[in-house]
Amino acid sequence: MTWTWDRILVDLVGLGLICFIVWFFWLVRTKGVRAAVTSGGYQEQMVLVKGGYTPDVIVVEAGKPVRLNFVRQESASCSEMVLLPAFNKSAHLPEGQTVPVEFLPKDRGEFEFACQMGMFRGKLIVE
Ligand SMILES: [Cu+2]
Repeated sequence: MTWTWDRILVDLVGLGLICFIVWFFWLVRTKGVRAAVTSGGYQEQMVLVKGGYTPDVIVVEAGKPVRLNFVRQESASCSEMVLLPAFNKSAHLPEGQTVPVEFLPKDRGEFEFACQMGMFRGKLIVE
């Protein structure tokens, strides 16, 4: 293989792009999605359940009620339950239905939610 300047340039641009994508998605994943406050005063977030939770990091404020609307779009039994042990909540998620899970986060911190086997995991960041 012969190296020419335009080939090296293409490689560098490609490498830069990969670095940017990794950095971008890493940053988005770390920051998470902030739940929107709806008219009822709830901090609401839709969570898609399909091969995992999307989004899997949700940011909320302490002291305000939260409503997570889980929508399961798969039939794998793995995800039929979602557990939020920190808030003593769990819910059965029938396929294709929107299941609201409501709770009041009192303390700041990071709290996990997961399927009953702990294979799918998500995180709630309370600020
Ligand atoms: Cu599971």
